Amino acid sequence: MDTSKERTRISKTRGPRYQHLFKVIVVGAGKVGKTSLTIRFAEDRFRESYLPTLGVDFMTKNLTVNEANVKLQLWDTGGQEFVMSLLPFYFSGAAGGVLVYDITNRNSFNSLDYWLKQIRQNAGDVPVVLAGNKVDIGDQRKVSTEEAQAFAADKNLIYLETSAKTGVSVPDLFEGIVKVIMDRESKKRASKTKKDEKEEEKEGEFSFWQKA
Ligand SMILES: Nc1nc2c(ncn2[C@@H]2O[C@H](COP(=O)(O)OP(=O)(O)O)[C@@H](O)[C@H]2O)c(=O)[nH]1
Ligand SMILES: [Mg+2]
Repeated sequence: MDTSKERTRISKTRGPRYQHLFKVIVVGAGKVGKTSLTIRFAEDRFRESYLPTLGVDFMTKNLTVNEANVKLQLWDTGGQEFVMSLLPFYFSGAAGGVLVYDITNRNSFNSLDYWLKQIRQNAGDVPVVLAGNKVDIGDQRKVSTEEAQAFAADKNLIYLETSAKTGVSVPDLFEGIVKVIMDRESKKRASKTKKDEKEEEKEGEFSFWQKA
């Protein structure tokens, strides 16, 4: 009985339908719209009433970026004390982060340094996209686009202004972070191959001299 063929067939039908699985954390002060942005992107809906996130919520969304199928796992954290003590666990292994503040709330902008530090400490030097959320109520704006852009440039982050309510720039936000993650991964892969080639060359040289 030839089971190898059968096994190939099964693995083909049951295997993952995506080439990349990325964990992305959604981070920022309370009430800035972390949960709303995640729900808008994953399920394309919006909820007006506020329900604080208890612990952490997971949402997954399949998308196609640069012709690759990507499964995006979004970790949306709440801000309670018991959650804060678990941040190292929630953030570890993240491939990237979506950092959110509310353009109508200056305190949420002032706390970005704190949240960025949390990301760097617990997830490392991963790509981060900054979202200035709630642009649909721009008449109540407390942080100018220029100020936010300057902050983002200084920290080497991409900056976008979004609305979970209207949906504006929400796909760009999540697709943007996936693109940056994929770019960085392919660059890493390229430099690794170069390094391997160099080492092989070196080994070649060494054996040549040994022989001589
Ligand atoms: N006008 C407006 N309200 C928003 C937007 N995003 C979230 N909200 C509201 O802001 C409140 C807090 O949102 P939520 O997603 O729970 O914030 P989180 O604590 O950061 O997860 C809720 O009442 C939302 O309906 C937005 O883009 N525009
Ligand atoms: Mg929430």
